[in-house]
Amino acid sequence: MSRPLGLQALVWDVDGTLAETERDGHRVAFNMAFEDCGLPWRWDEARYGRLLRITGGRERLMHDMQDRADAPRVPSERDALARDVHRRKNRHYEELVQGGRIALRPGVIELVDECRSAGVRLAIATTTSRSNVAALLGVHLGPDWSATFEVVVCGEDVRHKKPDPEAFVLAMSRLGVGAVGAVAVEDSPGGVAAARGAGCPVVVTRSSYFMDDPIEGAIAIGPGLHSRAGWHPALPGTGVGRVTLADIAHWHALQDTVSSYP
Ligand code: XBP
Ligand code: MG
Repeated sequence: MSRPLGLQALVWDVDGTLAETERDGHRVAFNMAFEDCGLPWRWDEARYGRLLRITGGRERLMHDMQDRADAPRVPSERDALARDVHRRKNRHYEELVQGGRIALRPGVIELVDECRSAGVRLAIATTTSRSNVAALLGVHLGPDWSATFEVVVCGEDVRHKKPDPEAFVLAMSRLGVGAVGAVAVEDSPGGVAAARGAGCPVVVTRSSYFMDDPIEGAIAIGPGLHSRAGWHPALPGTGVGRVTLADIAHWHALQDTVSSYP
């Protein structure tokens, strides 16, 4: 298959986009880390959903500690505790992923494979730690996963996490592709703001925690790559089957019609 005109690269978010990692992955792993540290704190699904507005696991924990009377008062102690919990959380997360608890979202692998055969380049722009990305993609794509994604920008690589555009700016510059030649695939309002801030058109695959959030400025929003039905704007044809590279290229070609969808 030849490369669709104008579309040179796909830049993927990880959490919520490549996989539903948050509820059964990061949240569960945080609770295990709280337990390891003898802390009585537990994040239920609803509380974690609210906390997801803070990007970055350690930053999320620091934010949550502001409301806890039993969190350390001294800033350096609070910071050290957050680092310790977060390190432990990432180890638990890795184990959960390696135990097969987190699947890739349907339609992801098929689109990645299509990009590879069509010469559309692949990158990652995420605020997650590198160890989490390596664990997830190692399990699902094998030890050579980094041969598939030629650029991988993670939380450690940026000074400012999403919604700041830095991760996308860095990914685009490492790819050597102008932002308008790429499409970002995202699931959250913060991720969309980050990609748009870098000038990159965005396709949104709704994830469970951001199902109903208003999202502005995407070139397309829909339920996931598994289905051609239910997208705004609607795809031409029957709506049967999964979202293909030709569908992404179709939205990319229409990118001047950027809109907001409820
Ligand atoms: C992902 C995040 C991350 C993950 C946890 O946001 O905010 O913090 O929740 O990973 P996005 P870490 O999908 O917008 O990149 O604990 O490694 O931060
Ligand atoms: Mg995300």
